[in-house]
Amino acid sequence: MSSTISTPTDHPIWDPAECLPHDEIITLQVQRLRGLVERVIRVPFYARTLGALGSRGDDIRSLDDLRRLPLTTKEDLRQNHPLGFLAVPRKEVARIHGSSGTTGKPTFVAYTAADLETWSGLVARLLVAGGLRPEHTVQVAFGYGLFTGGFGLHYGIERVGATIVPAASGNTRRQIDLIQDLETEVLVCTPSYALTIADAVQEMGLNPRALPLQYAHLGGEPWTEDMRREIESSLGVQAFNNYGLSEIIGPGVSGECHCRTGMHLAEDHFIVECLDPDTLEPVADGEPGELVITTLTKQAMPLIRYRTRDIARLDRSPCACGRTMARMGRVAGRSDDMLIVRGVNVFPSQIEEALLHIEQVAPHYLIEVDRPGTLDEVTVKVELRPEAFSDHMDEMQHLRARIVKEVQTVAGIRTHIELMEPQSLERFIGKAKRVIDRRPL
Ligand code: DLL
Repeated sequence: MSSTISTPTDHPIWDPAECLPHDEIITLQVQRLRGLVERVIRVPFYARTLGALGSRGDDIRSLDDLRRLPLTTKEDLRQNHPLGFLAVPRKEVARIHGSSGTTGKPTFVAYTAADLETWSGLVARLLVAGGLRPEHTVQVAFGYGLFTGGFGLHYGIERVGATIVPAASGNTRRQIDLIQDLETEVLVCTPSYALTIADAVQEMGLNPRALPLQYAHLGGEPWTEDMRREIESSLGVQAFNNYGLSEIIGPGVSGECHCRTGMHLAEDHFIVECLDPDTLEPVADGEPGELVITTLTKQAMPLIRYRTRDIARLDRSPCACGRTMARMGRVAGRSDDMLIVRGVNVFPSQIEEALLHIEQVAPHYLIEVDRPGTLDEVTVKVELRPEAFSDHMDEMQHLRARIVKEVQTVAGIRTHIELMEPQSLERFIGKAKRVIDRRPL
């Protein structure tokens, strides 16, 4: 690990930049922002939008100037499909990935060789922050392909110098065989795939404590603290959250350190604003808002003020790990995944939180939204743990009433709860799909 620095607590830090004093981060951000505005002039979209504002880059003096710059949306990327946002000649593109396309047609994202180097360094940061060491064996159970998860994590692990098992997602029993045969200590996948693997471990009658696994680095979709506890106990690991999105770079935007009190953002590479999604005014630190990200160092496809649609909180308080980079809290959900049920805003993650407060409930559920007449109806199919499922109708009625009440308390909506037999709901190998909204648009 050539570039790590040691801390007194024996929690190494991959890149000294992670501990830059705050004022130096700001100075670096302003300087890089100026360079960015100069570079993106080659992108017709920015030539137009920045031209209309009369901004050329040399007029950027402080971070306040960022607020004058245009926002970029997923729709802007779509309108410039496939590679209209390229800021370098096409021959300089080293790789192309695509967003998972959960909310429509995939959008392509391009990387130069320098971008790939930056990317692997950013992923190495979060992996080391979450316990990865060169002597570990790491199984990557993310899809390899256009999705940024597989290759993104792969090259970060390689950069740290650990042993990679590029298992890719799927074939869950084989994943477990690999973990046992190759003595995998670190699992890398989505939280829902970690659960699927945990389920299979149980089905195979294996003791999770006897598995070599120690850590799991999970990301790519929203999950809750209760889900973390579930994964940790069912796989015998310490689980770390990491966040990113293809448009910005992929995984590597932020990740948890050993304190696990939020994900440190790579602020030397990204400026992250937290805005009220309606007024687009900044929210106070600690308040939920939409993350809007500016890429400071990306070469092939830099973006200015990209609206992620992800709702999270920023925390700028000091962290015991020594990193100075601000942290983001868990993503509550995407503003476009937020359900509006009879006028109440609900994130699926709030329903998950309520469900997992109840010990009889397994971490598998499906939310169905309908509008049979004029009013919205929400049904939540909830799988029970094997020991909780019973033929005693009154017991089941009582449990159902408890779940209805808990969901109402946490998420603020009244739902119809359907109790499901163990193993009856779909399991996922990538990102989970837990909402079916059948309401007419
Ligand atoms: O999911 C990149 C990634 C891969 C991140 C692997 C971490 C690990 P996309 O497919 O473009 O990229 O999806 C990005 O997924 O805008 C969030 O809504 C969601 N997301 C990603 N990580 C988290 C997380 C990758 N840790 C979209 N918590 C983002 C909550 C997450 N949501």
